Amino acid sequence: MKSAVTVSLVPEARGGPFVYWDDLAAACASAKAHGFDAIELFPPGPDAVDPAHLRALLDDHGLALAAVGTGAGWVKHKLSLTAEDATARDRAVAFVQKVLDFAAPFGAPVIIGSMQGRWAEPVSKPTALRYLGNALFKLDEHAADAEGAVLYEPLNRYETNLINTVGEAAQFLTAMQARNVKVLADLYHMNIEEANLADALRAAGPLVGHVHFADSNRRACGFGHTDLAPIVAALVEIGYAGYLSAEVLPLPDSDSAARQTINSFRRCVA
Ligand code: LER
Ligand code: MN
Repeated sequence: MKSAVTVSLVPEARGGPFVYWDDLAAACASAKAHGFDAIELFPPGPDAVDPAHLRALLDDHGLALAAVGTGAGWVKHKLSLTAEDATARDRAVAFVQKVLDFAAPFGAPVIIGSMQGRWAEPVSKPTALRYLGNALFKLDEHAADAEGAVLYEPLNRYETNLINTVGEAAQFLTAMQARNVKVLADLYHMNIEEANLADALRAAGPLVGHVHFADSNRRACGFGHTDLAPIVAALVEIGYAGYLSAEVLPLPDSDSAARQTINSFRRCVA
């Protein structure tokens, strides 16, 4: 397993669960200093970061790009893959496809989190799930063409009413026979929704594509009450070799959250 830490460049997401904010170069320098393997990036859009600049920063610091978030599509542009209007859904898919084109050359998957939206009348839950499936199908195809990958993230009940657990997400992706879409297991959302986090990860097995490494209170692992040992044991058991990526609040400050994260990572991933 590899370590990663989040960097947000989205002013509208201020207050959100990201370790580093605004300054990509400073974030890379700090991530490197703490010994992380990678950064996970939340850009304002597909054209916000110059790929050559990012490549140079990553190379200079010996970092990889773990994943790229698409939440700006929602927080900046109110784009949703399950919008009532077909044209709006198409715009949302196109936005994610462009982020995927940005991320793929770095070997980084794109994350579908808040862009999945939520169902509300007049769109019924089954209809919204059909829209979500259609969107993920298109993104799966696009990922095949662009040699990229997609992560679908079930969110807790306060953030979506579509799919809340890792098991439901795995079932959904299996039913649509997705080839390039895997589940993002966010330990914070899981702490709210799962009966047992380790069991949920074991059941999803090879469909687990990425992990958001967060404690029960969405602070750095070790600053809450989640018991990491059985979770990491389950990940080892399923042969998970991806990232534990800290999508956590920068509390008490970015540097402390990064230090606590890497210490927890080293302690539990022997
Ligand atoms: C949102 O709560 C979240 O966990 C993000 O990873 C989704 O974009
Ligand atoms: Mn997350």
